Amino acid sequence: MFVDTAKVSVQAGKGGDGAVSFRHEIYVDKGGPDGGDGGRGGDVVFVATENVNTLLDFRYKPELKATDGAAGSKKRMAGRSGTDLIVKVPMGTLVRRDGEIIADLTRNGERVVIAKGGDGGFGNAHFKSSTRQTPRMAELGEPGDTFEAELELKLLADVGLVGFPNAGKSTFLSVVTNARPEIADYAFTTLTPNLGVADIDDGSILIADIPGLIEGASEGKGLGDAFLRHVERTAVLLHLIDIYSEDVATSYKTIREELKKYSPELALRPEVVALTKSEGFDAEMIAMQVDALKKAVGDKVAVHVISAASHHGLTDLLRELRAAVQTVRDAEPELEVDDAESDVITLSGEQLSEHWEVERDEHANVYRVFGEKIEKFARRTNYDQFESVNRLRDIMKRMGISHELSRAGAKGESLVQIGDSQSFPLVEQ
Ligand SMILES: Nc1nc2c(ncn2[C@@H]2O[C@H](COP(=O)(O)OP(=O)(O)OP(=O)(O)O)[C@@H](O)[C@H]2O)c(=O)[nH]1
Ligand SMILES: [Mg+2]
Repeated sequence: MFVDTAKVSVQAGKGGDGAVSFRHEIYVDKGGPDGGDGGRGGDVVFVATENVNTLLDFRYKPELKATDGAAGSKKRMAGRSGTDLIVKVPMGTLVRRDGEIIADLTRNGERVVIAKGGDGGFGNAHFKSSTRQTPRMAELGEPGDTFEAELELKLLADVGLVGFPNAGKSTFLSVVTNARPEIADYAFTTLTPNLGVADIDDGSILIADIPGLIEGASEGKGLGDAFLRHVERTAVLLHLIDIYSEDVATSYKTIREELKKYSPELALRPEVVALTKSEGFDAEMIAMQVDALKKAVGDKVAVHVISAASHHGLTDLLRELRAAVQTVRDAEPELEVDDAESDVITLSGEQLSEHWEVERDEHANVYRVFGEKIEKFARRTNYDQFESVNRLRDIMKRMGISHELSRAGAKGESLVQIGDSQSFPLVEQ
């Protein structure tokens, strides 16, 4: 089964909590704080691979979860980081979050961090100060990024095969590549795309075979034009026409018309044309069909004559395809250097905005605070530890938030909620 869309739940690991611990020393009742930090949660990382051609696996495994970071422990021991979850996806996979494209994995081996693991919380070893010798507080680890990802596969091949049903597309693929598609003497044998690699000289080209098109495909006739999305991103189109067609020129134009209706851009794609099944035709008949076709195709595009059955013309055709693909690839903009940083989608903590806003929520009777940086601190706060909450209050004071809350009418006992975190009184009660 060929599956070209899937929905998966992506869950990066939670950061480990920081530890509260004190050194045990002989003769000293309670030594300094030595609680270690929590480890980072694992990321969910997608890697494009040429060894997978469908999104089928995701139908059976719709949850992609990286492991959590471990909690810190005594003697300043940091918790272990969670393990990244590496997920192999086919080349040509698009990833959407809330309808927006967040990744497009096109190159073999390309890696993208889809969801970032949460940072670990600081242990109490961080919170010693002249006024606080025995901090009984530590931060919580942050939750990992979690969301529903919509995956869509648009096959990335070098060459896309187009043509009427029965034109011999799958047969061609089966002869020049390692692929073994179904072949039969009736229309719409191919119901889902096939991919194959053809070796030619010292290189290779990846060829995609899709179901046949007919007049009206753009309006849904036959199998419609849904599969054209798989040749949308190929460098070159190979248009195959059955040499037994009564009117090869019309055959050619009909398919061109459907391509244009589907996407004007696709119609501009470099194209190579070939008449198929030539082994039963004599030279004169072949010349007639070639001439007729050339009138429709024009001078810019070469018309090949091939036979998958007798292997006639295949090498020349593959050479031309390879050269055409190379020309397109050479004209493509240089791909960015694959450094991990540029692939990270989520913001890292250091770039968080200091900006914040407060708002009175009459209904819930709380004052709400929004802002990237303060929300990050709030997420890391352990509300069961009064010292942790006091630290959060200190940060709010330093950032000017407490002042603004008072101005907005908040009293000491008024409840404050930062982002989605738990609410707490503005002043320790
Ligand atoms: N004589 C001859 N028959 C061929 C050749 N290539 C394909 N055929 C026959 O043409 C018929 C259709 O071939 P397919 O490869 O299934 O055609 P297709 O274009 O993939 O058809 P759809 O999947 O329906 O779009 C089959 O009976 C093939 O055996 C050829 O080179 N010579
Ligand atoms: Mg076929």
